[in-house]
This record gives sequence, structure tokens and C-alpha cells, in this order.
Amino acid sequence: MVLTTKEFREDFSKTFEGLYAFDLSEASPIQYYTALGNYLKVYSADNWSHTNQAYLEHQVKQVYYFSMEFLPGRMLKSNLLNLGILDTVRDGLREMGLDFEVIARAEVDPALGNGGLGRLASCFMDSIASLGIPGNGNGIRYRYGLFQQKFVDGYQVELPENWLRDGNVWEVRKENKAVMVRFGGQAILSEDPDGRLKPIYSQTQNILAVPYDTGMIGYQNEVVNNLRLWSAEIPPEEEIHYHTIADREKVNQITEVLYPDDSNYEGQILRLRQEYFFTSAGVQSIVRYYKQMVLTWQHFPDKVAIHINDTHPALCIPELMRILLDEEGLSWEQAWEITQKTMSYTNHTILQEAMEKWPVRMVQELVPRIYQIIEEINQRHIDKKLPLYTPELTYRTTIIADGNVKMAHLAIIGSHSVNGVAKLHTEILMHEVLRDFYQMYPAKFNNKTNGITQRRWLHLANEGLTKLIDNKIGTAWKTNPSELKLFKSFANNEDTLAQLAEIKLENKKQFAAYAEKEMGIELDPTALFDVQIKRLHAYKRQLLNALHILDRYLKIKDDPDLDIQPRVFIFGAKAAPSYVYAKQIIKLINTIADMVNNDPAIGNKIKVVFVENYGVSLAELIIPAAEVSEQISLAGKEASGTSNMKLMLNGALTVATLDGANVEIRDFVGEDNIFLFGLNDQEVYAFYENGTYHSRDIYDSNPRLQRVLNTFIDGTIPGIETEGRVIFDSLVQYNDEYFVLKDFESYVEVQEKVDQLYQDPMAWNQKSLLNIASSGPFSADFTIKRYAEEIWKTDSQLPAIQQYIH
Ligand code: F58
Repeated sequence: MVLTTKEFREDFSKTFEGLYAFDLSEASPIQYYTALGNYLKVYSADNWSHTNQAYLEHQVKQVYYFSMEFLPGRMLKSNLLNLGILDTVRDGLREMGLDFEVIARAEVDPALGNGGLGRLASCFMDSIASLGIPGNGNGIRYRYGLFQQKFVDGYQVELPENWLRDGNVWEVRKENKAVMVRFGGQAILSEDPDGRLKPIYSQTQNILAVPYDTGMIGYQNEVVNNLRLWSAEIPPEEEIHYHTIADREKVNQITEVLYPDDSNYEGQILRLRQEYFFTSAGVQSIVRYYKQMVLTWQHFPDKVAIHINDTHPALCIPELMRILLDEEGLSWEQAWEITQKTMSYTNHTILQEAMEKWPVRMVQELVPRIYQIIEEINQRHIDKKLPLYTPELTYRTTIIADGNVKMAHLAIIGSHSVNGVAKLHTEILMHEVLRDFYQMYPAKFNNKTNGITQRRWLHLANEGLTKLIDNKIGTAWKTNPSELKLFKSFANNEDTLAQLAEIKLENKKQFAAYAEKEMGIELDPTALFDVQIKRLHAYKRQLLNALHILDRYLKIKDDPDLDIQPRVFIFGAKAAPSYVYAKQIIKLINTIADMVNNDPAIGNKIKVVFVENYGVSLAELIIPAAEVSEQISLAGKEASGTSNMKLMLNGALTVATLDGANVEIRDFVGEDNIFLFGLNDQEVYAFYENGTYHSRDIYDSNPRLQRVLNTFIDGTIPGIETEGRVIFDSLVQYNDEYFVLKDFESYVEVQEKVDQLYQDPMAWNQKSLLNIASSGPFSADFTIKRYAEEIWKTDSQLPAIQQYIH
């Protein structure tokens, strides 16, 4: 059934009047948006319930993707696209005299994640539904999302993100599906009448976990999967025990706020509480669902796959054990076999400081029964491995060590699959970071290079480019992204290259309009747009980018008539509020921006734009306008990266170290179409091992770099006495942990090559086109296919679901 604009207008008007009881013409954008959201919920309701029905009726295997974070971005447009009615609704609204873009912008962008890991989870939700794979997300409904970032005098200031202020049209509260999560108290083991040891709980605190479900709509395939986010509440029957506001607050606190750290694990008990809260709630609801199917427990792994997105949900493992042992009466051996077969784990980082470990005392106090189970898992692991490996190796792999519970060890031991997120990253896990485990369990290890959904990052974000590709190669690439490679045959077609350039220019103008309106910075849209967008972290080396800008600045100051390619340097980055050094780098870059942007001697030759409050929505504006993609982390440190893939898909050329997925980007696009520089991971490791890196020597021997670094401390950059000194010292005095100085020379060299190539627009556009055409392999659809086939063993259920239609 094809929706006509007339039908849409009628139904939409009815929805609107039912909601607001007044005439459409008097409403605000948020009201139109809310009405549209409600309309869509009704429009897709049948598909949602049919999908559920099909899964239950056919008793298919389902995957549950447990993630502490989901970063879905605004959902109105993507839901319309996936439902196949984007154009109809847009046209219908226009006929009613309404501006669709204004309405779409009224939606808040739910920032329920920090960065790459959370966004990956949401790209995966889109692909799982679009492939018709029975899959569910499981996470936390934070009352406040990641802080809003403001700049005050160049400093980052954090404001609360009250994303639920206007309500959330997409979610459905399911009070009838609530479960109880137990914290604290004591768990005393005693024998039950059958002689089994069972815990008797006393003085526990019981928290009600209430799910809020959101439909994950597949791309034009009638599938609607489920994202379930849990909220903590006082159980009504226990209200009587909560006497003070402080007591009540403690319960609400559990799901109150997202931890804003993207690279340091947060050792606070509230974080652990959050982790157990959503894993316990999720696992309990899975078990309840499974029991409807009346199957024996042995079949559990044939029907359920639980995926642990980094270690934050690793308590799924002892939680499933607890339920199987204590509530369902299985033996340890049976329960353990089921648990291992059910669980799989993805690692997203090799940074030591990001590895979660919890003090034993904390775990014992917070979840005593879970701790007992972890202890038993640990003991059995040791008993099993000691006869096979040296004691040293065995003890290096224990879950409990030095008074801590190591979550990665628990996740690896309790899962049947462990994967990294790019080839290089997986290699580093196998041969460096997790080599002891790789020796014990070689078959568990596998790679799943990250991917992105081309629906959001190309169709929706870059409609101009989408149309061009459609015109040239047809639309089959939308469901089979490998078809994008057909676009390669236009690499020598001048007409196509000119169109590509025109689209890019248009996108640049749109970003320029934003910069002008929001920041008062005037940009020349014909300048080269150079983009680095990602969390602010020393290892990602936004500093290296800043050094390059300063190097150019000094060159132009020396010779104001210098003929140099004008560039706009665009940054978007939030720093963790407690990460002082990262915040100092923000202040530094903002000050450089002020200095450079307002210097008449520089003019349009350099502009620096540091956008405030970078997130999914801003990424959708920036990425289509980008020409250079900065992927300049120290080799070996970035697990994969995903902005590298989004930028490539939109025609940016990558300036990169051989890190994370950049390596695979190089492999697909070819060495001639990417700008590589810097140390590789082996060279970095060699420096670590032989301790021969001395950054001061580089400072002393390189006058060009010296001059750049001196601007931090000699007053050239005004008003950064403190920050400038700290950063200078970190690089020169304290031996430059991330080899910024070491890579400087080759970085500026490669940037000169970028400038040269840009002088030849056709050559540039050709490489841009080849990047777009080579980005198909990074579609999350492929990544998810591999997860489904190789790890989860879930099958697409499109026919089963579609049988319900009509
Ligand atoms: C990121 N990790 C990796 N962690 O840094 C990036 O290379 C990779 O592409 C991406 O995952 C997806 O695999 C990341 O974003 C976090 O934000 C965690 C959030 C919770 C606390 C610890 C860090």
C-alpha cells in the first residue's frame, strides 16, 4: 500500500488535533514534530507487533546487544527513510505550508553515549533491523545524557543535558515488563530440601527496573526490532521504606546520568551499580521470554545470543549463571556450558587506563551473590588451566588479582567469542595485550572490523551525493553497498567529477552558513575544508593538528604575500570533564582560532572553527562538507575509528597514520588515494621497548618545530600562560607520551602534498570519487552479517515477518 500525500495530510491532521486539540496552523515546530512522531508510531505499530509475533511464533534465535551506551541521533528522518515515506511526508507537509527541515530540527539528539562505541551500537541496531536479523538492544535510559558543551572564554564548560524535557515520542513505557534487581545485603548459602546450595538473601535493596522500548525500523523491509532501555524506580510495594528524599534520590540516581568518560574507566560504585542494574534486568527479561517457549535449558544457546559491548555489561555472565543455578536449579557444569555458549564479547580499546577493574570489596558489598559466582568461575578457571600452562601464565589470566575483579578477564573466560574492531586492533589484542588468553583460547579470537550505516551517513546526511550516485549506478547499492564500487567507472568522467565538486561546494556552503550564524566566523567555501571530529584525547593527537596550523600561521606571518592554499580547520570534540589536559588542549585550540581568525595578515588563508557541542547531528552537517579527514592517532592506539569511514564515504581524502581501520581504508582505496605519514605500530612498540625516544632531542634539533612549540610559552599566543606551559612541558620536558614531535615532520610534509593535489581539482575529485566508491566494505550491514553468521548464528527472518503483511 502506497501512502499518498493526501492520506498523509488527513491522518497527520487528525493525529495533531487529537494531541493538541487546536488548529494546526497555530503550532510550534516541536508540536509538529511530536505529532509526526506519534503519527509514525501508529503507522509502524503493525510492523512492530508483527515482527514480535513472527519471532515468538517461529521461536527463532535472537541476539541481545548489551551496551552501556547508544547514540541514535535524531530519529525522525531515518524512520521516515526506512519506512519508505520520506518524500511523501516531506511533500505532504509542504502542501500544508510547513517546512520539514525546521520540524526535523526540533527533535533533540539523544546523547546517551560518549562517542564511537555508543554510535557503533546504534549503527548496528539499524543494520540488524535492515537485514531482518532478530535482534534487540539492551541499555540504560539515562535521565541526563552526555553534558552539553559550551565554550566560555575558550574553556569548555559542561551543562546538563535534559534531553527528556519535551518528552520522547519514540519510546513506550512497559510497566508490565518490569523486573526486580537486587543489591547489597547478604547472600547466605544453605541447603534446600534437594540438598542443593541456594542463597538466602537478607537486607537487600530491591530496585524496580522499568523498560522503555523503542522500535528499530529496518530499511524498507517491514521489520521493527526493539531497543530496550531500563529506568530505575522504587518498587511501589516498598514505598513505605523510603522515608527521606535522600533515600528516594539514591534509587533515581542509578539511571540519572551517563558517565562522561570515554577513555578512563570510572571506579565509582554508582557506575558498577549501573552496570549490574541493566545487565541483571536485561538477562532476567531474556530468561522470562525464553520460558514462554517451553524448551529445555540445553536449548538456551540455540535461541539466545548475548553480546557484551566492551566489558561494561560483563556482569551478564555471572548473572545468567546465578539465574540458572539459583532459580532454575541447574548444575554448575550445565549452567557454565550454557552461559559460555550464549555470551560473546567485543573489545574496543587497548588503553590500560580504560580497562575496567573493580575492588573486590566493592563487588562483594554491592552484589554479594554475584561475587561468590565470580570467585567460583575464577577458581575453576585456575584449576582447569594450571595443569596445562605455567603457573605464571595461568595466574596472569585470573579474574581476581591484587584485590580487584578484572572485567576483561571475566568477559573473555565467560564468552565463546572475543573480537577486536579492526584487523590491526585484533592483531594487537592477540599478540600483545591479550596474548596469554590467545594462547589459551586461540579459537575464541576473531576480528570484526567496524562499519557504519550508509543510510544515515550518506542517504540522509548527503542527499546531493546520494542523487548523483543513484543517477550513475542505480539504487541497488542501498541494500548492497558493495555495488558502490561501480561508481569507480566514473573516475575519468569529467562531467561526473564536476558534479561531485559542485555537491561538495554546496555542502561546504551549508556548513559555512552554520559557522557564520552560530559562531560569527565567515568562511570562504572555496577554501579546503579539513576536519578532525572525535573525542578529545591525547592519543588522538588534536595537538599535532594544532602544531600544523601554527606552523602555517608562522609561515604566513613571515611572508604575508605567501601563495598558500587557503584552509579551514574544523574541530569538534568534547573532553571528559575530569580530563584536565584535554581541556587545556581545547583552550589552546580555541585561542589559536581567535588569534588566527582575527589577524588581517592571515585573512582567509587560515580559519579555525571549533564547533561547540559536537555530536551526531553536527557530524551530519560537517562530514558531507569535509575534504580532508584527519585520522592522526598514534599508531597502535585507536582501536578502529568510525569517523574515518563516514568521512571517506562522503568523499573526503584521509590524512592518516597506519592505525585502526585506517589500515584497511588504505588497502581498499589504494596507497595513491590516501595520505599516510608517521610511525607505524611496530616502530612505536620498538621505542617503548628500547626506551630510545627523547622528545627533547627533536625539539633541540628541529628549528622549525622549536619555533612552533615556543609559541606556547613566549606570548605569541596570548592568554594561555598556564595551558601553554603545561602542554609545552608535556611535549618537551616529559617526553611526549604520544610521539607528537616525532611525527610532526612527516605530518607537515604530507600536508604539503595535500595542498599540491588540491591545486589540480580534477585529480583531487578523482581521488574523492575513488574514496566514495571504495567505502562499501565499511557498511555496518557487512559487519553485522559477519557477527550474525560467525558469532551469533542468527538468521535473517525477512520471509517470516513479511508473511504477516497484507
Ligand atoms: C571507541 N571506544 C574506540 N569507548 O576508541 C574507537 O577506536 C572505536 O572505533 C569505537 O570505540 C567503536 O569500536 C569508545 O568509544 C568509549 O566511549 C567507552 C565508553 C564507556 C567508558 C569507557 C570508554
